[in-house]
Amino acid sequence: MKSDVKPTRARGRFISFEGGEGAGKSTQARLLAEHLGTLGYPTLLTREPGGSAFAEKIRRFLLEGRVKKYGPVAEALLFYTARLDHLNNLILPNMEKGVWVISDRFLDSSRAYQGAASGVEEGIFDALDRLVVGDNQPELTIIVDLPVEVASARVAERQKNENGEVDRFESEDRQFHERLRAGFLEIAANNANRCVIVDGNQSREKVAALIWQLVVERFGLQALT
Ligand code: T5A
Repeated sequence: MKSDVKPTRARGRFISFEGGEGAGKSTQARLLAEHLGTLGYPTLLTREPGGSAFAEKIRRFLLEGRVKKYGPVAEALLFYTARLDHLNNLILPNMEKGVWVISDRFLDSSRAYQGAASGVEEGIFDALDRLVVGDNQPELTIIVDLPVEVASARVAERQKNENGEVDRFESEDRQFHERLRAGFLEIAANNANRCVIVDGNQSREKVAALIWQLVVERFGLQALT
């Protein structure tokens, strides 16, 4: 990718990536963080669940499926417990130091996975968002959208190549993943100022170029002359 912009300000920014399993968000979050880093922006790439030490412990618990038997409300509460630690101990301190924080998943994943796909009612997320996230929502959320069958094929291919294990949510059925995708599209429609949908069904390079354009426009990065 061409380095065609230069840093214009010292304040840290907060960008999140969202989408279903295998949509390509981790790939794109990494590419964006690398691009910003090459241009001299101090950048932190982090993830949810996880990021901070305590949240990483909770991540293991959740992704091993050890909380599933207690139901989606219990899972939602643990995701938000991890989020509180992540926000207070990693995201906010870094933003205060002027670091751009790129998070691979954040609050919208709870509304999509535990809400739209698993049936926890919306009001619970409204309350948890007020309590845990407050005004600290990302300034830009990129939702990478991909048809479920394409995403499943990518995940299967990766598992074959890397001999990877299937985690708690990858093992859910097709209907779950369709509800999830619809959930993310609804979140985007309800939060049009913050969320942008990007078509993930194209090459990594094309998706990355689209996202870069969005970031340049959203944050007014100045083109080099
Ligand atoms: N969760 C999380 C909740 O239920 N509630 C919550 O509140 C939160 C925060 C996290 C799990 O936790 C759930 C959601 C998740 O199930 P995770 O291991 O972090 O688990 O898993 P994911 O975030 O889903 O990450 P994945 O790696 O499965 O999906 P990605 O990040 O969308 O996909 P990515 O980039 O790794 O790409 C998948 C494969 O496709 C290839 C990649 O190389 C990779 O092999 N690929 C492409 N192939 C072709 N064309 C492209 N454009 C490609 N882009 C990537």
